[in-house]
Amino acid sequence: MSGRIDIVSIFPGYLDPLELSLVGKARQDGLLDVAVHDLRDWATDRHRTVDDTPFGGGAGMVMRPDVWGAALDDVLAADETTARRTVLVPTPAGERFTQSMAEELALLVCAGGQLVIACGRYEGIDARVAEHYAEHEHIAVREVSIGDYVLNGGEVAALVITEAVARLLPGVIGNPQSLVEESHGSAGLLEYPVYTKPPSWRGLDVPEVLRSGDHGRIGTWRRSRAVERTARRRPDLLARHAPPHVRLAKGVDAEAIADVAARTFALACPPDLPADDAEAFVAEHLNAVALRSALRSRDRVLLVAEVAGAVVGFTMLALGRPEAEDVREVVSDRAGAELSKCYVLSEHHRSSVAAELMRATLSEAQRRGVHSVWLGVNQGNERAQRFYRKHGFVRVGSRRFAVGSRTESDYVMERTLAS
Ligand code: 6GU
Repeated sequence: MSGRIDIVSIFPGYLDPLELSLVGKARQDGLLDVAVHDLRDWATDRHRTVDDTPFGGGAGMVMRPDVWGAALDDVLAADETTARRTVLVPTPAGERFTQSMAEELALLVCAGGQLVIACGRYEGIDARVAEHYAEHEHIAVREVSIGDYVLNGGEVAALVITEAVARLLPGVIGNPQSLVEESHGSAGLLEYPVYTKPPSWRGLDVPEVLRSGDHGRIGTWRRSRAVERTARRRPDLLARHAPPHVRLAKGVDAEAIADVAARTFALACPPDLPADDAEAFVAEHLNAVALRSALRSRDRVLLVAEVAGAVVGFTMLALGRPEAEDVREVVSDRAGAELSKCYVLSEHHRSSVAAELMRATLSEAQRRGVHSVWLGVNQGNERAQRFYRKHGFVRVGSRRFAVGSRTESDYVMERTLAS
């Protein structure tokens, strides 16, 4: 059974776009019944007045409850066989309209229920209207806002809501799979970026992985781009996810780890280091092949941090005594492992990812009988030094560290683990 949407407004022409595109087609195909009504048809005076001055004073006009009552009584009665009804009142003072609300309303419409959208103008509708209809047993009243900004009336919101609901009705969208993967879908993430032909356009290439035909790699890449976007643009959405998950890395993580390294290494370098040198260092030492071999090695321990199923950070411990003379000179005799990598994507720096990763890494080192962990950190990287200090590392000296054409002078820090 197809349900219906009724929209009441003093500007019915504002809703003409509902005859176009996807919603228009759904109406033509009989998948959805939309009726637009002119509120002034229920006004009783010669001037078809719908508003009056506010009690208590203040700017603007308020819409009269008697006109709205007459209109809604008629519109709600128009189909008395309909059991469930929802009256939506768009207002910037409403609760936020979300995808999950659109899904709820689509279920209502799909089950033959009625959705009425009451578009206010001016300073809004007399508050008794919402109160009155909310008392009806079979009517739900919801005041909703489509975002944190102010519009002149509810009509644009009604267009937004109708489109968001209509596209969820069975048969309206050709490929229902596209509903699954989109932003604000079940994954709770923004959608990954998409590309089509030509493969090269104005010097910009489609990412190689998307042309590889390897659906495992493509899936991993898309998930991590979705998490990246969400972390950068809508960190509030990610915060609702389960906390970061830290675990020992596996062979299949090599590419994801290489990707994190490529995206973070430059940040750990001094600002004046040529970008080419940093890139070359990553390409040589932190590529997927090198990482796969580290993952197999008995004296390397790698941990990864995942957010929403995407790798967003990793650590690497190199077990054993330090090899370099300048490091041996400054660390304690008990130094049994180097924390040789500790990288977290910058968009997660303000979350608990790095702290969780460090905690898990030190506890893994301890589990393997390591008494003390040391690390080298670029002298200019104060953010990292602060982070290591917070996790119990203290400065014990310096060492030389080659990146490309340059030799960097790093601080050496060390932390003893409780035994
Ligand atoms: Cl639903 N109505 C109006 N008038 N302004 C809005 C809104 C609704 N949502 C955000 N701003």
